[in-house]
Amino acid sequence: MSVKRVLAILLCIGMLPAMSACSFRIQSVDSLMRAPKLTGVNQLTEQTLEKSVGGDIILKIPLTGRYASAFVYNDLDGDGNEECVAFYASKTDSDAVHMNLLAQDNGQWYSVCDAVGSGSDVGAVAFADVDGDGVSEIIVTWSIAESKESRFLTLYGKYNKNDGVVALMNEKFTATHTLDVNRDGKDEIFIASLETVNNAYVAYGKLFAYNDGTGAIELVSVANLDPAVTSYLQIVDDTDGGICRLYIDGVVSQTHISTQIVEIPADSMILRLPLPEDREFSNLTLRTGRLCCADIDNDGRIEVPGYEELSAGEVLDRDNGVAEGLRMTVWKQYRGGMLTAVRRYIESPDGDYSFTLPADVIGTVTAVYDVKNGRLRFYTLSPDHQKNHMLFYIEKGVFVADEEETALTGGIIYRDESSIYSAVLTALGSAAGVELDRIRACFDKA
Ligand SMILES: [Ca+2]
Ligand SMILES: [Ca+2]
Ligand SMILES: [Ca+2]
Repeated sequence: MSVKRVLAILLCIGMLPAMSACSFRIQSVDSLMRAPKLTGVNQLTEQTLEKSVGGDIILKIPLTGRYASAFVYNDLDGDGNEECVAFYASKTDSDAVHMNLLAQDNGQWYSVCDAVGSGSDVGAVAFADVDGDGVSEIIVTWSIAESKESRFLTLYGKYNKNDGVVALMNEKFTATHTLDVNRDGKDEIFIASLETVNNAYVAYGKLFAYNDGTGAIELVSVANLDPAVTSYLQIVDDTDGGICRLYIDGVVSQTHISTQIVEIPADSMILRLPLPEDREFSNLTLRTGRLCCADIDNDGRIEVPGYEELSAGEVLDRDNGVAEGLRMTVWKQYRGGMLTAVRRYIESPDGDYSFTLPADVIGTVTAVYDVKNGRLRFYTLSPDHQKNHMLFYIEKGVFVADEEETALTGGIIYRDESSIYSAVLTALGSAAGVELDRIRACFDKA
């Protein structure tokens, strides 16, 4: 994965508080949105909804997820025609969101059924095929105002055009992730749940799967998760050697997050924590900021981010004083019971670019970022971890050989419409075999 993608993720994460603010805004415009009539299919489904439940309603738009509309369409029986899941609340009882299921018969929309949701807002809508019949069931998460902890997830399935859907599952949850653990065409539902039991904070991971024999969704496995986590940021998964792994990024404090890894063997579907359940494990992935797990190198395996100090690495302020240490961002892959670094890079403090440190130079070089000149300078590192001789530096702008500095060679390492970066090698750098091509390969514009 490129640094651009990493930064995109960072930006997304940074946007989370803004999205919460957005959700507030969405709620307040719910009623406003009803003034101008919607066009096309939405107009037909909205008219049908009003005919069925009355006009005194507020449409409810899912707060997160991919469907940002009160009307969500999907073919629920595989007949080629889309059904519509509509969300609304009555103006006189706005604490309960309703889900109304609309279907079409010869192009005419009609309301099939109405269900009261478990909340005052719709968190998100998703579709998954949990029974493996080739058509999707509906997963709706509900939000309850004032409560981050107690949210519910409802799975609706067994759709038919006369009776509508049946609630197959209604569970308290904090975060959820859907995946087909055993690749049998039936999606399993994982839930992470933070709960207070007898005044003690507990965290569970629960896996639910469809049972062909009973025709029901059943809890197949439970595991204790880290109770130090107070909320979840995201859950992602990968598969390797018949084992699914979930990477659960959670907030530990205002400044720190951590990742819990949960393994699910495809044959047993029993949740297990591969690393000790004690604080030692959490500390392995504990980090400042909000950078979440991702497949950084596009190899299909998820990497866990973190930071490491760079020996003698410094950020110099405009007066050449040491403002702070320069750290490396490190991405580690979980292999054979251990987290192994697969990529380390330095991010320029202005956020413009990153520079990958190849494994063979770790421990032998260090870097200093000079804010005044916008230069990232690389030095050899002495055996006692002191900054030694300069090898090269990177700066914004075009390299022009200076008559006074004939010992320096350099060239452009990156150029686009709006920016240009060059690298300048010292005589020692050149003699040590530093090459512009290698610098280019390590440079990633944000
Ligand atoms: Ca299905
Ligand atoms: Ca499955
Ligand atoms: Ca990867």
